[in-house]
Amino acid sequence: MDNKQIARLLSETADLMEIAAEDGFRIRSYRNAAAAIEGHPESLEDILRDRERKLTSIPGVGKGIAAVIEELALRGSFERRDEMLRKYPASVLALLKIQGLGPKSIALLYEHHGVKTVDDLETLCREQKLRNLPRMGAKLEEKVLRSIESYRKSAGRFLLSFGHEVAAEISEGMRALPGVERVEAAGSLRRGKDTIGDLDILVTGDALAGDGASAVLDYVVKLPRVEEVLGRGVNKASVKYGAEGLQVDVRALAKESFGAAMQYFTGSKEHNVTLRTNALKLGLTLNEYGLFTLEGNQRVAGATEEDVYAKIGYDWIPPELRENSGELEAAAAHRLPDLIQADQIRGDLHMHTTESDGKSTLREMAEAAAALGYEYIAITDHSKALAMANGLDEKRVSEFAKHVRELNREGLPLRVYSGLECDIMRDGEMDISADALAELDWVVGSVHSHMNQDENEMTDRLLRAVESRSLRVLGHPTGRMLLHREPFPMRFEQIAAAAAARGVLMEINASPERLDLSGPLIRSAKAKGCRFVISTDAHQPAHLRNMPYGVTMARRGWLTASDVLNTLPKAEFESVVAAKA
Ligand code: DGT
Ligand code: CA
Ligand code: CA
Ligand code: ZN
Repeated sequence: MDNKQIARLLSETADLMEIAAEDGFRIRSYRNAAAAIEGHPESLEDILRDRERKLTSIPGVGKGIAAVIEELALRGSFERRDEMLRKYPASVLALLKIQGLGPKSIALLYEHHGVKTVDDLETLCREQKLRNLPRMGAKLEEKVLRSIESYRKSAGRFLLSFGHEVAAEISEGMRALPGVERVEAAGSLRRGKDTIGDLDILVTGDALAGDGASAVLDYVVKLPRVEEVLGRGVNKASVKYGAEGLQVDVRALAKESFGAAMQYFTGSKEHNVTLRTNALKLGLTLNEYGLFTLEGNQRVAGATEEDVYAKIGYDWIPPELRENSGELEAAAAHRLPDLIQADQIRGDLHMHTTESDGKSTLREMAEAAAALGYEYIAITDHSKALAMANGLDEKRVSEFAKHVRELNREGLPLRVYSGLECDIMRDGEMDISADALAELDWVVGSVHSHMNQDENEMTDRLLRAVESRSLRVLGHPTGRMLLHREPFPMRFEQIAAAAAARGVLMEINASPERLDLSGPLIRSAKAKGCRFVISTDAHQPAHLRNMPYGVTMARRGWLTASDVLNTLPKAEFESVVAAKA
């Protein structure tokens, strides 16, 4: 069992305990342990096997949790989890993904109305029976039905980060096989879509033409985490991989076709359709094996993507842009933007520490950021409205600002800005007084409460916040949680225009569960004149490495380095901070 699986079982058990209304302290200890284990760099099973070492040496893992992990390693479950599963079927966990229903309502629905699954819940709503229950109503019924619809849409999709993990896990061993030269992910993963439906992997090498592919495909279908072989042909295998059941399609190809196959299987489908239509106009036909003349079937290109695009009259197009939304026209006119790259990022401007709900201290975060090569960071812990996260009040804000000034004087591995992720209250007011905010270097304003406001309320709320002049950045602007919570209803373009006018930056939150903003919204905000920062919202050092996911969104939004403020060198960034709004 790997760390991820252990973490998942712990947090599922915490979910069930929450439905069972168990003691909050114990629930939190499971959640904290899950987060610590997920971010732990070393395999817990390795530590277990080593008699010299103890699991309790991992921060966040006490004796109780250590015993749980030992039991998990032995028999794949643990007593507490079994006990919870005797109370509730595992299918109720899916109900937590439906917006509008908390753990208490789920317990009530299960115990008194036999609601075990999302289907049961839908039936209850359609029969208009939910509205008759205490503290529920017709409005909630509607909301739950809408939420079920978006749950179904996202069911069977996976986070981009998860796709990358599986791709890395599978590719590593394949690359070591004899005769294999290249193993590359294509499809939505390569385009950097925020969620993926399945994983498309292409492999090539001298030995793979003809039946040379069979050793590679044998390797794939026999991987230890393959749950089911869905299909197996001469040069293609499809499997369901891991407990999560992600479908992985692997295709083996001859080198002369590799570029054409990468182009074809990267998609998007709409991009490919337009490209192929335009090839036809030149008397060329394009498929996954190559680009050929219609007359005489002569191969014109195929080994590289560059060549395929060039022979149809286009510059090579970065995969993130291949959505048939203007990229082909730009490539034909040699006007593709010089997209931002991950190594151009010089600082991270949204992160949490033990001051609020982060796992590590300021110094630990600063050292981890310096190790990534950053020149500056902002520490942005939560404000007091998030009491659960031990958010800062005015007094602590002002002490914190002072403390950070001192630390910078004493010496830190990089420039640290004192910041805050300040709650935007339901009416658009900031949670912290303007005077206290003015002591800080860097204020991110975010919505964390009253997320069920309607479009008008949410738009007014965000406009008011943007116009308050108290914040530098609008944090995770749409509030979406991928596969879990839809963006807030709001008139985004209006808010983007106001942000541009006031010089408030739009955050691109790189946390893989958020990826907020998405590519299309970034593009529309840029069209309104916005500038951006890309930040990880890290709650522990390992999260700082999520930055490339945010950069991927920025690329999908057609951004160049000059659109993104945290590409600025230290001195220039310093003068931006000094020039207060
Ligand atoms: P996903 O898996 O839903 O996240 O999205 P994709 O884009 O990875 O879609 P997938 O896995 O069905 O197919 C991979 C690529 O293969 C797709 O982006 C374009 C190409 N492709 C698949 N089917 C067709 C097709 O019928 N026509 C064309 N032109 N291309 C296709
Ligand atoms: Ca795919
Ligand atoms: Ca596929
Ligand atoms: Zn936040």
